[in-house]
Amino acid sequence: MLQSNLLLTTLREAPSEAETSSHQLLLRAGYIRQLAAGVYTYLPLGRRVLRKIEAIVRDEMDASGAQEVLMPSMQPAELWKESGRYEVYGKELMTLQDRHEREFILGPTHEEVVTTLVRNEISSYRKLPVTIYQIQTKFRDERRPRSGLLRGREFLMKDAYSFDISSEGLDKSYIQMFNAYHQIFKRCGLEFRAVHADSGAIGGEGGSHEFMALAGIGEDTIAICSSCDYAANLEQAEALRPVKNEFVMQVAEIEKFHTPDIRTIDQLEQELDIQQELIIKTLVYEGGGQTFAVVVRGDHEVNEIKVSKYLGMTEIKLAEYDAVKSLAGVESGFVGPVGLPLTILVDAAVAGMTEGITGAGEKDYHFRNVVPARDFSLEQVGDFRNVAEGDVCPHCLEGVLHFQQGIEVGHVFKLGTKYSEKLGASYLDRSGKSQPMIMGCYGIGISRLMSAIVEQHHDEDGMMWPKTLAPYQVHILIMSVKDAEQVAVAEGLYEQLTKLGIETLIDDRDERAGVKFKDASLIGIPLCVVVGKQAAQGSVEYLERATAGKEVLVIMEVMSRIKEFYSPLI
Ligand code: 9G3
Repeated sequence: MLQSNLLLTTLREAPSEAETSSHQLLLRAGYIRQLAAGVYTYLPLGRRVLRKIEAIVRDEMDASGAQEVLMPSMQPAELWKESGRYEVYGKELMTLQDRHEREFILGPTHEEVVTTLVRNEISSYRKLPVTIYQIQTKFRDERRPRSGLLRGREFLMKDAYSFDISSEGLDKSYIQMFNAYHQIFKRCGLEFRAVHADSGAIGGEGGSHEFMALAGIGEDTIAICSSCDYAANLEQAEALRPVKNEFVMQVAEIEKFHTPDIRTIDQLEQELDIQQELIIKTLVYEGGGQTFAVVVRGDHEVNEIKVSKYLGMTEIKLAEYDAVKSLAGVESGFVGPVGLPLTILVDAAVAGMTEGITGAGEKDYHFRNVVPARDFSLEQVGDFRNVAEGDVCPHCLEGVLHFQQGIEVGHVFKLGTKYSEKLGASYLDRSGKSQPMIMGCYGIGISRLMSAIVEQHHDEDGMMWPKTLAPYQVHILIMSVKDAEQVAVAEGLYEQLTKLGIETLIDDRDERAGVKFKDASLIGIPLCVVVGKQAAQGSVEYLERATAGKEVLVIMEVMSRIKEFYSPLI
């Protein structure tokens, strides 16, 4: 391809709203252009990368036995009313009306559509199990689209759905998909972790795993064990119950002490020189029409997902200041569990304490020598906190947990019969009895994955595509297009490479060398061949973008180096 023909404009600067590196680089290198907030055009270079990612996904999906389909984006709103999800997602659902004023939803995902499809196509156990997938545009009206392709409102997703007749069958489908995901992300050159994840609102029985691309800008926090392969989303990571020291020496009676204007943990720690581990923090929440308190150690944080799952609520939130005052009789900074007229959920780490400091339920006063069970009820004890860095690994009990940020690029779920029951996808079993199909669903954010790969593969000069994904495999730079010798050598090389099936881009523009080098570093094609003055003596410069190694080689040598570099792929 001649770069003088390529629809490509590189920018020296990224627009100010682009904060993450991938967003800046994809814009500056002319891979994408924004049409509207969270809505992007893929220019030729961007489209070529996206197609390579799709090809890897298709290859592994097909290899896993899944069958590709293509479902519509336009979904009748009735389907979402039937499944009960129409209200759940509110404004995030993109809706439209057809000419007969019938309401449609632009698909954010396809559980309803695929379950209806399979309900009509399959009725006998003989036709199961089956897994189908698609690579298709999804629409989600994010409140705050940001970071380019990482959080868009129209994006490319591979979504797959498995249908089985037993939970053992689902486990098999799940593991098959799980392994395919490992292959896909490895072939994309991505550094990732599969983490135990909360099954969240989609709520299947058997939980789920998220595939996290490790990146500093990742919005998710994952807890990773220093010695075993345990990794979990912070929402899900399990906090170990502390060993309660049975030999509790007799603790003095509870004692109230004056703490004028000392409301926060930090103030207690600073002004009274009290360690956070000795403080018992009480927070008042509202959820499911009830008000309750959660009690955690001063150095821990409440994990609201764990609390709401324990209570069987979809969400909980901190009670407003006035509500706390009227219910607890004191402002939140002095609330404590002793004598609190509310149900209290006590985190296991607190239940394991021999004594602690708590709010006294009275303005400007705290209690010391507060003993769990003696001074407040331990009826409801559980894991209600976020794990903390340094916690012992709940899986191997040897390693310790440390945190990393991640970008969720894939998510696999065991759905069970949640949709098949609601939408009537059932089959006749061996004895002719109607049974609901057992489902799993499996997503990869294709366009988000492209950005995550840039986050992991770039330097200050630009992108550095893994050899499996680069828009072109070799970038030939002609230093002076007025020098017939250089042009001839470049074209000769181009012909030889093209004959070998190696995708090659020639920078044949009438531009200064500096501009060509800057653009080549920005675009990030893995190999670069510079045809300059030494062309007359039959030699050129060979550069690898990732290592910035530069060698002067004769044409023959360059050809063999390129073949060697791409050998397993061509
Ligand atoms: C919606 C909107 C946003 C959503 C959903 C529905 C996330 C929704 C979860 C999933 C689960 C799986 C199949 C592929 C893998 C992920 N955001 N989810 O269901 F209406 Cl607006 O999408 N779906």
